[in-house]
Amino acid sequence: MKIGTVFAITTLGLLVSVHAMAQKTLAEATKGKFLFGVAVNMQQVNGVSPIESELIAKEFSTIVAENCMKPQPTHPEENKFNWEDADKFVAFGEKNKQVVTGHCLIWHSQIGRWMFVDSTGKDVSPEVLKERMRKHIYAVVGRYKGRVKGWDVVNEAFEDNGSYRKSKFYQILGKDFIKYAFQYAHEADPNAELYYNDYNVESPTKCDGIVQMVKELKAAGCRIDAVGSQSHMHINTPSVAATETSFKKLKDAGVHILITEWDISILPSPYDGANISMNFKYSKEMDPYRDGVPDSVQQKWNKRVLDMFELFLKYNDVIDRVTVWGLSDTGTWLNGFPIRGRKDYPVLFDRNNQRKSVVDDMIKLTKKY
Ligand code: 9MR
Repeated sequence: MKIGTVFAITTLGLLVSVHAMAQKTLAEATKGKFLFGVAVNMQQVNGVSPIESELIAKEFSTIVAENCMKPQPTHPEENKFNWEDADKFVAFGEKNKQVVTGHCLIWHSQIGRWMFVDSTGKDVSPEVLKERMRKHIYAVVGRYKGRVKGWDVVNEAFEDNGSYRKSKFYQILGKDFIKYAFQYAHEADPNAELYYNDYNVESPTKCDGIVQMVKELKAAGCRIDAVGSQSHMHINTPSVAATETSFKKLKDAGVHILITEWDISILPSPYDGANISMNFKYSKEMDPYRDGVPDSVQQKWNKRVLDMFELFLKYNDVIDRVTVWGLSDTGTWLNGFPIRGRKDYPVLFDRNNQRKSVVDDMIKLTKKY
């Protein structure tokens, strides 16, 4: 064989393998380490943009509903359930052979006010609220028994300072509402995994509060498989060190970790958190990338994604799933939060549904772990 031929074959081999690597999906690259998922909306389930539905099916091994399984949509009135969207969502995941996660059973937000009041508008008694919670959880978990791998049983019960959020659930039942929710979910589907889910878990005081709650739940004999760290991040915060500390604390508490709602906002932020009632006034300075992201900022964002992803990989013995909160920059909730009408770039596919270049670098990183 001539040297030229050898060179051609080697180059071709190299090109083929580079191409194959570029084609690999994050779900494939993370297989055996953790599930890699995305939050989906109903347009995607309904195939309004077939490209998006196909990307979701191809690139991810697990899905979660961005909205349709929450208390308000599934249970808008005491004696009324709406299953249409949730049914379609679960069937969509099954069709794509994806692991389906349930989000979320008990949350102070996106829940009908009926849950907490009687016919005169007064707060119900603890017994009545417990019974309403039980019926809600039994209905939702029972309906998808055996089809949903695990549930975010309670969402966002803590303030960032580690105290309990003074939600209606807390006001009426005290912190025991969390224990009841886990008990009811376990009764409704004994095989389902059960999770506690929150944002800013990297805040040391909040993380300590969650760890204490996990210990109390375990002492009370409740099943709790994992804590979901939502991971709504910013280009500068939280630090990798603070994030790692939170992972260590959770690991020591004997629970697994899920990265449940990962995104990294590229925009300046007046607020670090995901409390959706926060809202700030629009200004051009707070929306600097309407015409595109400058290269230096894009590089900084890419590095941030890789630093965090590497941390997730480092803890893959306890991190069971990494889910990105939304497929593309077009549909991200961050275009409307905490300031309406901005243009953010926080997830892994761009506004043309193209995979961002950072994904190839993430795939390369998986080989190290
Ligand atoms: O992304 C969701 C957005 O479409 C909804 O309008 C919003 C309403 O509550 O909820 C968003 O998802 C939230 C998730 O359910 C819980 N953690 C914070 C998420 C972002 O607000």
